[in-house]
Amino acid sequence: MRWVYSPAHVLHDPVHEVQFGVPVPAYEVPARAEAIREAMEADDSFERIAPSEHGVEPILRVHEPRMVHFLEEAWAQWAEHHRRRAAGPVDHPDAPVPALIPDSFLHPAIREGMGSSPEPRQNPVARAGMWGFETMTPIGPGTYRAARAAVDVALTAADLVLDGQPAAYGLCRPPGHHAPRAAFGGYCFFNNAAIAAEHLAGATGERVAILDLDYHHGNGTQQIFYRRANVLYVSLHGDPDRAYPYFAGWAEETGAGPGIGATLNIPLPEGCSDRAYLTELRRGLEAIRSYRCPFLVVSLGVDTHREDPICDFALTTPVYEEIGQRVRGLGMRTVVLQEGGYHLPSIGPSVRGFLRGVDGTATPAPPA
Ligand code: SP5
Ligand code: ZN
Repeated sequence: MRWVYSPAHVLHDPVHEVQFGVPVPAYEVPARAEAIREAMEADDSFERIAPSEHGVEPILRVHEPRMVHFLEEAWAQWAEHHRRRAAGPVDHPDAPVPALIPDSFLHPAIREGMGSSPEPRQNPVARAGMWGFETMTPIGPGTYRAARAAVDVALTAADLVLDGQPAAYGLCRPPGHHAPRAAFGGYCFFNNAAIAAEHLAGATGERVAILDLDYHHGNGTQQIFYRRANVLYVSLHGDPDRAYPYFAGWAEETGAGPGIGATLNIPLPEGCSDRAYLTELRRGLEAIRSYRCPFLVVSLGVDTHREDPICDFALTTPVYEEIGQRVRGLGMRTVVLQEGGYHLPSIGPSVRGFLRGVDGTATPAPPA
C-alpha cells in the first residue's frame, strides 16, 4: 500500500493544552506521527509518497472562509498583540510568546435573540474565542502550515485511490474530525476526512461513506454532512454521556433534511472489549454496505487502545488487524486518514496492523 507523509507536521508543536482549566503537557504532539512513520517504514509492504500541493480551494469547499483566514493570520496577529502588551507593565518585552488559547467563547446563549455578533477583528484572543470551541487546541507559529500540509496529505491519499489504487493511507497531523464547518477544536483545525470525502465526491459524482473509528465522536465530520444525502457518516465512539466532545454522537442523531438516514452513531460503554467492539462494528459495516457506494474514507483513531492515556476502551493491538480485514471485506476503494491515538508505544503497531488488514497483507494467525 502507498501512504502519504509530510514532515511539515512538526511545525505544529504544542507544549501545553488546557484541560479542566489546568495546563497539562500536550497529547497531540509530533512524536505521535513519528512513531507511526517508524512503524510504517519498518514494513516493506508500504511505500511512502510525498504529498502534492492542492491549494486552499478544497478547504474552502468545506470550511467557513473567515475561519480559514483567521487561522492563516492568527499567529502573526497574536505575536504582535503579545509584544505590545508585553511592552506595558505586565511582562518583560522579550518574554516568549505563548501559544494562543482562547479564554472566552462565543457561546450561542450570549447572543440569544440578538442576532449574530460582528466578527472581532483586532483582538486575536477574541477571534480565537469566536472560531475555537475549547481550550485543548493551541495555535503556535507553525500551526497553520502544518494544518495545510495535513490537508495535502489527505488529498494526495485520495488522489492515489482516484488513480486506481484500491487503498491508500494519509498520516494526517494535526487530525481533523472534530472541526465542523466553522470552528476548530479537539486538536483539529481543518477536517481532513471531510475535505477528502468532498474531493472524491466532486471528482467522480459518486457517493462516499465515512467510517470514523477514532475513540471520540467526529462531531465536525457529522456536522459538515448532517444534511447531505451523498455522504454517509458512521461512527463508533465513547458515549457522549461521559466522553468528549460531549455535545454530539448520540444514537438518536440520524441526519436532517435530505441527509435523514445518512448518519449512524454507535456510542459505546467504558471498557469496551475487542469482542464487543467487533460486534458493534458489524452494524456499522452493514450500514455502509447497504449505502452502496464505491468510496470509503476511514477516520482512523487508535485512541481506542487499552493503553491510551485519555480514553477508556480496552482494545488490544492485534484487534486492529482484524478490524482492517473486516473493512477490506467491504471491497470499497478506501482512503484511510489518521485521527487520534496518544499512547506512543502502541500507535505505530496498531495503525500498521489496521493497514495490513485493509491491504490483505495481514500476518496469518499462528498455527494452533
Ligand atoms: C483527534 C482526537 O482524538 N481529539 C481528541 C481531543 C480530546 N481532548 C481531550 C478531552 C478531555 C479528556 N479528558 C481526559 C481525562 C484524562 N484522564
Ligand atoms: Zn480521538
